[in-house]
Amino acid sequence: MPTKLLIANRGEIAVRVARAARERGIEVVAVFTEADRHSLHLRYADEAVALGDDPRAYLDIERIIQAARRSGADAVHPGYGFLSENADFAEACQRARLGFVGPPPSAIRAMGSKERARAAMTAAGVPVVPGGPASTLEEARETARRVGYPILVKATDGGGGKGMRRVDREAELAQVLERTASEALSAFGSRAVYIEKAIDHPRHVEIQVLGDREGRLVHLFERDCSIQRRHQKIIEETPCPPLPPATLEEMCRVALRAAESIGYYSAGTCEFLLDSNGAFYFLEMNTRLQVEHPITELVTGVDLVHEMLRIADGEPISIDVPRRRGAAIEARINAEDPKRGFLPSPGNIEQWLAPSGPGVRVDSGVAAGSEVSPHYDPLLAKLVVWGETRAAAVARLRRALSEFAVVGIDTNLGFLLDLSQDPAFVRGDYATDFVNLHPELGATALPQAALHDLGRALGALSLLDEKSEPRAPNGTSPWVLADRARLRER
Ligand code: MV4
Repeated sequence: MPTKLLIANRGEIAVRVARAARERGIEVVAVFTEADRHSLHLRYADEAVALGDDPRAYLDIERIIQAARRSGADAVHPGYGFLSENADFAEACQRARLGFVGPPPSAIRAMGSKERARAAMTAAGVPVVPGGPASTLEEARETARRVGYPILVKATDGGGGKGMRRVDREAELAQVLERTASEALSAFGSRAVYIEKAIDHPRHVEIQVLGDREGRLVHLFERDCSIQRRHQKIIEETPCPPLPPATLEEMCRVALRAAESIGYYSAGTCEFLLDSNGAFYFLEMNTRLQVEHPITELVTGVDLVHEMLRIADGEPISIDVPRRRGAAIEARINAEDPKRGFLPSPGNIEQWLAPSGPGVRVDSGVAAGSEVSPHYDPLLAKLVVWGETRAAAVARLRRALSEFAVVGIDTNLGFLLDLSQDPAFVRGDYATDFVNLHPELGATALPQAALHDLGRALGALSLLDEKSEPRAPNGTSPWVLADRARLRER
């Protein structure tokens, strides 16, 4: 039983993991860089260990292991990003006799290279996108002819959409091959590339799996993560609106087969592309807890971080037959300005009023007074809503977004509010090209000036309370009315 857990992460996911650990009576050790000295995740820990000045220290295996040793932690949760999918880190934890709250290093390694993963999945009978090797121009020509154009040249060690280029005809192949390989070298340290047939207008559908160390594996259904911008997910939902039950069943079976074939345990996710004919192809497996895990938690009632902690302890999964109820949607609240090309917007959060109420969960790494650092990813919080039906969840998303008020920095809240009212989104009719096809989203968003008014009004309201001066009739206040009017205008 781990009694003291070091969380090798920051922001909302460090807070999320700390909450689960504390609920289990496990002591929490946070780590922080100088830029994070006043960050919120430290407040949820029993103790905190400094990693030093370098903002990239969350990626430093030796420093993290040292911090664990110094604090007397007996296990490490890596969260997502940073060292979460680094097999060397998982091995270093084992060598230091620290429990790693995640999958075995061998499973991380098996999925670490795309070409290796494709080969392993093909051998396990998992459908992958038609494709093959491209180590020479000759070989690339052969592979491309076999699968048929258009094709994608992908970096073997790439990820997150980097190192991926489309080729429509053979005349372009040589040049694109060379470009992708040299970009791969500078970004990933290897020139290795391979070829896949390009799937048009795919949906991105992923299956959550959970395995214990006795070899039991269950799936926890799908998440549709098609709404992305530059390979950053913005909205995720479950169920996937147009997925037929038979396809879902097959996808879940395939995901379990994929996980089983590499001896997987802990929480993991198999990503698929779903084409417009309903065919699906394995893309990759994420061998970590994902940002969007809460939507799965809301429909299944399973707490994935509790399960990860149990499994790391050698305990069995606590679920028998996976069931789910209703629909859940997550919206990522980022510090960025949609009106200026989603430029990052670091700075001080002066006011922060998060929504709550029935069916609303906010996983946040900030509060009023937080400083948003330019050194880290811009995710401030995840708004996660549940409804008995998709329509109820969409209505709740809109309601909750309209309650959200952030003052001091720019956020994508206006963009998300627009998106939540877009007719195609409301119908569930979208694919991975949705954001590109809707450049108008966010353009009409609530002006920042209005949010500043709202912030001042919030301040004024608390002053009124202190002085017990009379409120506006029927308990409303001018700023609420003004804000409602603004929302109606849109
Ligand atoms: C593809 C694809 C179409 N065909 N592969 C982008 C990130 C990386 N994980 C895989 N990606 C894609 N691979 C084939 N053979 C289209 C994408 C893609 C995409 C995938 C999921 C979500 C959003 C996307 C946006 C653009 C392209």
